[in-house]
Amino acid sequence: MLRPQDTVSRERRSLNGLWQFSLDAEGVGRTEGWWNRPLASAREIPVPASYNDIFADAKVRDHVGDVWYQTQFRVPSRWAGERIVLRFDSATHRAVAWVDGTQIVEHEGGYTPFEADVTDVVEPGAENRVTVVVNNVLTWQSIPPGYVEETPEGRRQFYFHDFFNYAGLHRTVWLYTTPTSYVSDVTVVTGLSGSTGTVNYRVETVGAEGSEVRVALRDAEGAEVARATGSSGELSVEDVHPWRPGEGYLYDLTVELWGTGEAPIDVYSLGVGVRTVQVDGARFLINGEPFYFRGFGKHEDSVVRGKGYDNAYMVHDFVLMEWLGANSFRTSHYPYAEEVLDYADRHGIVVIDETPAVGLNTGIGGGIFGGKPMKTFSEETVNAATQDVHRQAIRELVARDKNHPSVVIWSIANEPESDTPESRAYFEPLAAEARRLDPSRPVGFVNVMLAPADKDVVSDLFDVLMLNRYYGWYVNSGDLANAERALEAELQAWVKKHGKPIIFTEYGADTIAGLHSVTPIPWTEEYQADLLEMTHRVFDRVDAVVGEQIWAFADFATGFAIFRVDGNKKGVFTRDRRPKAAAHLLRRRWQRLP
Ligand code: BDP
Repeated sequence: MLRPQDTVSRERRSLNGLWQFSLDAEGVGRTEGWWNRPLASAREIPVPASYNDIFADAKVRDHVGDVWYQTQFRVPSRWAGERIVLRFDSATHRAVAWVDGTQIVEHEGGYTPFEADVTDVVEPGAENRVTVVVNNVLTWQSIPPGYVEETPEGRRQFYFHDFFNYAGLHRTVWLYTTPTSYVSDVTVVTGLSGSTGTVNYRVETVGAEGSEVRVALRDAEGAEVARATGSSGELSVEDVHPWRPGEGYLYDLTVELWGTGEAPIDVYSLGVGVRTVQVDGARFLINGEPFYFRGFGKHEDSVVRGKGYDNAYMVHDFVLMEWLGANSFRTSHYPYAEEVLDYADRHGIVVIDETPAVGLNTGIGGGIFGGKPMKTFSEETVNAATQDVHRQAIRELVARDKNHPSVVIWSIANEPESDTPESRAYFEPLAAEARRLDPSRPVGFVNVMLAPADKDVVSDLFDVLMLNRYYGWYVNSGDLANAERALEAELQAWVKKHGKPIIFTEYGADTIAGLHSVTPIPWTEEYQADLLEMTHRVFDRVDAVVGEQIWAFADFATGFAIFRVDGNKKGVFTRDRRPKAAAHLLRRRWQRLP
């Protein structure tokens, strides 16, 4: 799915800003047709942002159900005759949108874009009203899953993941044009052979019978290095400048649609990084060379905005990762804003790209969460309908992110149940689907500590092993000597069973910034640093470990739990991005590693 662009044939406008917002506490908006008129008793709300922390109002923060957004926009009269599209970069977790009285689109899933052709609905030159109902309910058939309980005080949302259920219009809303004959999709897959690079491309068009697709590839200085005609083909680049970790070299692929006129009908341009990704035994290769991941699991999370996209936080987080010497991160636990991947492409940061399938595991937390014992996979819980939604989430992730050179692994789930026949039956078709959609990238899922090598029945379906482990924290708490032995023993069992590359996608310790001790006491800054050092000693002894991504980049908001004080504190930075002692330790280690 192509991002909106300004080109000679296209124009876009963001509808970001202050919108009207109404909470639908009684759940009546859909039957009363709230889209037909200005929202009653509305407040102003920023877009993009989560709505939860904007108001000093627990009813908003903890709301379970629908909220309504509305704004007015004017379509320039010069857009008459163009195809006009309204696009939401995300609405968490599902939405329906109307322009004036007409429903234009609905979408399930909180972290991927959706759009509607509104050419016949909007009036160029006139004011139009857009209304969106955004719903935050998590059910057994949503990704991520959850369930709602009715209480005398109203509905309560439960879920199985460890971050706050922020909701709203988290990313940009665009109004954009294309010509009526237009480029609707572009797919590139790149290759390298010696000093020659290849760019295999496929262009899809709409309403373009009788027209011709022409593509041209230019280097970063703007010099043309290859061109071709036809909707698919392979471009070859002599003396190629590859995209590589630490150096986000991008070519520009300009796709043009030509009719009989003097100028192209439509023009779209795409940044292309020429690189290869491969798993070879226990090695992870980028451009044929072994790559070692160092970085973080992160969240889109900041004060006030919640999960609202913010350029300042985005750039600052990358700058801090660079300051540490990190070369990669995982989009735990959902697809991030496309601006993030664009930045990673330009700067040579390597990304493990994850679906929102987090919490497909009722075994985690046990009694601590206070939940009832229940099965993960059953007719009443995660079932075939959930699997369909999950499959669709994988499709939308790959469709959106397939052209990003920074993305090197698809992670189709975080810490699902993976030690039962039901889990294998659930994941087998999903792994196959991810591979079918994109045979050019390794596919994985993130394994939970409850399913070590002797219990796991799913990992053979995947190309890499991604492990989240909390030795020294949730197990061997405060006992780093035993933690070190247990971690190494577990690792050896994986090496023996699978011989695949192992990336540690989580390890770490909750740490209160400013809490210090001369002896190794959990929650102190010293303990976090000691735990990381212990874990790194083990990694350095095991060749199959090809990556270390600490949990987490920064402290973040969670739902209430008796072991969470104002959120999860495993950040190497605080929520406002101040370094804990561990940051300096990582900086020393990562600047030394190749
Ligand atoms: C893992 C999850 C992550 C949590 C982390 C933790 O993947 O989302 O926040 O543990 O407990 O289970 O800190």
